[in-house]
Amino acid sequence: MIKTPICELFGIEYPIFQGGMAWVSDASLASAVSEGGGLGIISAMNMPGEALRSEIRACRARTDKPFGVNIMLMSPSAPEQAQVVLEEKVTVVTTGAGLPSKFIKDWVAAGIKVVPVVPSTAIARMVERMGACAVIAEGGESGGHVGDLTTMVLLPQVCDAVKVPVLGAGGIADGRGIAAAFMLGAQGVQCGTRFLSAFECTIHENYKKKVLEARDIDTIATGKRLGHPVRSLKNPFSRKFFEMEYDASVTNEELEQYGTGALRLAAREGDEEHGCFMAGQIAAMVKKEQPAAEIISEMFGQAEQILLGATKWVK
Ligand code: TUI
Repeated sequence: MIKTPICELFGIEYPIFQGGMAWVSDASLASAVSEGGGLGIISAMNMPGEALRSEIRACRARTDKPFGVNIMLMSPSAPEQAQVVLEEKVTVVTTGAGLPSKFIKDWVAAGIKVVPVVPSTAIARMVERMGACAVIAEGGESGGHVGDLTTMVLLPQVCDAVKVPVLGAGGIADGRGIAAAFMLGAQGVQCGTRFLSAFECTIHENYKKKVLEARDIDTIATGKRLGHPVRSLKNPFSRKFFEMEYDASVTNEELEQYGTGALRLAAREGDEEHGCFMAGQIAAMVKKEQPAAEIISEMFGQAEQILLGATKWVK
C-alpha cells in the first residue's frame, strides 16, 4: 500500500489526482476517479457559473467521496466560477494557466483546499505564500497548456522550494512514472492523459482511438507565439496551426481565431480535421480502455512493486 500525507490531507485512498481537462473532465469521469480512490476533478473551463453548479451537483449525486474543480484562470468565466465553488463548498480547487491571486483568499477562508498547478519554483513559492495547501508541479510533457520545464527538472526543484506537499504531473501514465515522481520528492501525482481511455471518460470515440493509437512522437506543442503553448496530438489542425504560427503574414488575431472552438470539436464531435486533441507525450503508453478505478489500482500496484524492489542495485 502506498500512503502519503496527500491521502490524509484530501481524504483519498491513493495519492492521485485526475487532471482537470477542458471539455473532458465532467461529472462522469470525476466521480469514477473519486469512487476509485483518487481525487476526481471537474474541469470548469469556459462553463457559465450555473453550468458548473449543475456539474458539481451531478458529481455529488454519483459519489459521496471528495472531488475537486479545476479553474482555468485564463477563462473569462473564472470570476463567476470562483463564486460558484464557494457557494457549493467544493472540497478542493485546482487552478491552471495563471495565478489564483484574486480568488485564493476567499477560497481558503471558506475552508476550500487550494492546489495550484505551477510551472516554476517562483510561482510555487508565490502560491504557497498565498495559502495553497499543496502544489502540482507540471512538466511540459503534459497535454494542454504547457510550461517550459520538463517534469524531471521541475519536480525536484519545486519540492526543494516549498514546504507544502508536491504532486508531480506531466508524463506519468504508469507505476514507473509514479515511482519516479516519488524518487524526485513528490508525495502524489496528477494524471490526465491516462484517464482519457477510462470507460467513464465521455469524450468522442475518435479521441479515444487517437490516444490509443498514438506513438511516442505523435504530440506537438503549438501556440508558443501567442504566449500559451498547447500540446496536442498531431493532426491536420495542429500541423496547420504550427505552419501558421511560423508564417509572419499571419496575424496573432488570425491565429487565435483559427484555434477558437477546436477543443470542443475534438472532445465532443471527434472532428479529426479541425479538432485540437490535447494529450501528453505519454499518450503512446495508453494502450487500452478500462474502468478509472482499475487504472488507479493497476498503476499503484506497479508503483508499489517497483518501490519495494528499488534497492536492488544498491550494495
Ligand atoms: O492549465 C493547464 N492546462 C490547460 S489549460 C487549457 S485551456 C487553454 N485553451 C487555450 C489556450 C490555453 C489554454 C488546456 N490545458 N495546465 C496547468 C498549467 N498551468 N500549466 C502551466 C500553468 C501555469 C502557467 C503560468 C500556471 C501559472 C502560471 O503563472 C504565470 C502567469 O504569468 O500567469
